Amino acid sequence: MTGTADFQPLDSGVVPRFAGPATFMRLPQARPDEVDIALVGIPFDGGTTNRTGTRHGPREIRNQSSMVRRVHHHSLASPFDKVRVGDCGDVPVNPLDAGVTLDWITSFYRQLHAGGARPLTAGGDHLISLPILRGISDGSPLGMIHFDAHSDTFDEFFGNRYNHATPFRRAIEEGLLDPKRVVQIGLRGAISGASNFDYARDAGMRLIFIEEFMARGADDVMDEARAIIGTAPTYVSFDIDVIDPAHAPGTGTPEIGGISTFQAQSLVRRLAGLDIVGADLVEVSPPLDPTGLTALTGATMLFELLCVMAEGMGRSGDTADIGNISAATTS
Ligand SMILES: [Mn+2]
Repeated sequence: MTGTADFQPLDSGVVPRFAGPATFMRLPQARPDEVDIALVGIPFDGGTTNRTGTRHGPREIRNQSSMVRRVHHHSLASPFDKVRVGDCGDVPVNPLDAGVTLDWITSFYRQLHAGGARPLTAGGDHLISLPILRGISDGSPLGMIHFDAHSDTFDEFFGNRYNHATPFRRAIEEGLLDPKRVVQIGLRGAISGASNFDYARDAGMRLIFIEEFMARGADDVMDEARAIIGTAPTYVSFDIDVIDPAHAPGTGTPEIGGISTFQAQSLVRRLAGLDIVGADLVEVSPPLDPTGLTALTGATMLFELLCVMAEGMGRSGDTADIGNISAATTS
């Protein structure tokens, strides 16, 4: 059994950040059965209803993630010392066939889950969350904390039931999510009808619109979200469009009046201690992101998600002997 020392980012004092292979966070490439948390890309945007481009997300997030360093500046903990993390590559996709691709994604995650790894995925559009949830399901519905400008609980679009506006309605129908343990945070934007949120509300989901979030703040909102989620297994889905397009413009369906990047970090940090069985970061669209800022934001939020997933997954007696890290004294 290999330890965490074998799964560290490249040392930037040896290989500069602009050199070497563009893996997630400059980690080694790995098979899912070699790691505790598997970083996976899904370069697929066949569920996009308007402006495409998120198929290019994983590659550009890998590029921008070269700026991710080893230790979280606030907690002083390093996820790479707690768990084995590697870049497990991209899921095979067929850009011309969404149905086949959903099945391939499900198969990939079923195998990953059977091997014991927890997935942390970079999309891709938000439809990918559905086959991920299918793949990691043990038969009991999961809870979910969902950061997004949109509820993604439409029934259909253009007569199609599988697109990035519908994944969580399908997930509830399929018994993959327990709607009473789903919290959506950051909702906003004009809607096509006053009844758009009826399904989510009637199903028992907790919808926190941007006005409520701004009035209450991250800590208060997350106190409530944590109480709803409890200690049972939970998935986390982070759509980059929850962040204001002033900070993350490179996404297909931007909505002004969103949260700042600091508020996004504050929210995700308050996930620590939950039983997070998987997470994703979706909807980064590099063709709409000429400065790379959105991909950098996505890469940094992936690191924040990794930190809270690793929290509580520590491998006792198997800490990496690298650096002078004071993580043990911090929470
Ligand atoms: Mn979404």
